[in-house]
Amino acid sequence: MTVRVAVIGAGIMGADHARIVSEELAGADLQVVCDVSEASARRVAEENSAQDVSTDPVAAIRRKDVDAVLIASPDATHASLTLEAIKLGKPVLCEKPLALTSEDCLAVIEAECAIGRQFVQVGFMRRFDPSYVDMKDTLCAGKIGGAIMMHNFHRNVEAPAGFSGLMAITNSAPHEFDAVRYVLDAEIVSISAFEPKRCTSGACNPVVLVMETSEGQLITVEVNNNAAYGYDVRAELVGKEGAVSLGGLAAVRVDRSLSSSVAYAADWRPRFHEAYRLQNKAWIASITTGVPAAGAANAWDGYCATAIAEAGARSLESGEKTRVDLAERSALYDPAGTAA
Ligand code: ISE
Repeated sequence: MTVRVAVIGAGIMGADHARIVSEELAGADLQVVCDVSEASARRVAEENSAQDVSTDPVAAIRRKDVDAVLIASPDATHASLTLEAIKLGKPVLCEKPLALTSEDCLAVIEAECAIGRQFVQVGFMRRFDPSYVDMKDTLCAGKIGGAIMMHNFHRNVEAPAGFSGLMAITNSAPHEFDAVRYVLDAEIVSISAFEPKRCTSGACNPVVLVMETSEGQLITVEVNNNAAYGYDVRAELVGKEGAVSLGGLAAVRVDRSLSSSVAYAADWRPRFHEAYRLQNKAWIASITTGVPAAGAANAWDGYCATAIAEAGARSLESGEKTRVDLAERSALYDPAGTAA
């Protein structure tokens, strides 16, 4: 069976997903590329030998020659397009965030629960990144004892125009929230958000987040979208008997003129290339088998990340530690094997 995919959105991520679908996935065809800008849709379609282009996302999702939908359009459109696909019974890989509000995430969950099936995989690709997978495996194998703390750094070179301080929490930090939940298999129950006082307001300033988990662990996250020097994601998990960190990820180190250096990527695509490929491959396999991809983020995980981001935004505003209150989880999202 070949899965005919519509990629919605022909921006940075849409273009990257279109390329992965077209070049790196056996069993998938890039059927249509859709973007409100016809020129962008056409460019990405031509570069990746798509069958067709569209400027209407709903019409693209409804096409009879589209089996599955990959949503990489602006964040604010994710939930409504996901709902449209669920209505038609079409599987979705939705870039993060699933929605900008927890209410909208819950609407997606409700739609899945009404049918009694999961249709949505959320694009938290770090769950497929070999280094995060190794970190989790190291913890699960008992090599560092029980986890007590996790320290995370998320640095981008430069925030795009219009990227606000709040978006550091709603757009960038959700990767960290999800990575923490994935690695520790614990819920985040509180969050405190801080900004360095010396930064000017208005621009996208760094934020530091301190979180507590349901298992009594402490988590720190620095999100700095204007770090200037390179795309740099780090994580160290501290256990009672040791610690495990993501490794140095450059393929080579250059030594010359009395110095040693490794190169940074300019953005997340090269750093997480393998994670995106494995994530998208697992999505296509899940469509073929009808079984959700093992370890992938589902709509519940998407909801949790957005609910944590909302609490983080409230904490930034109030200056206070803020509880993360989650809705009750439906049995549809029980980890494999535990559903009643
Ligand atoms: C962007 O949307 C991503 O998903 C990247 O992985 C992240 O590093 C960046 O901060 C986000 O804006």
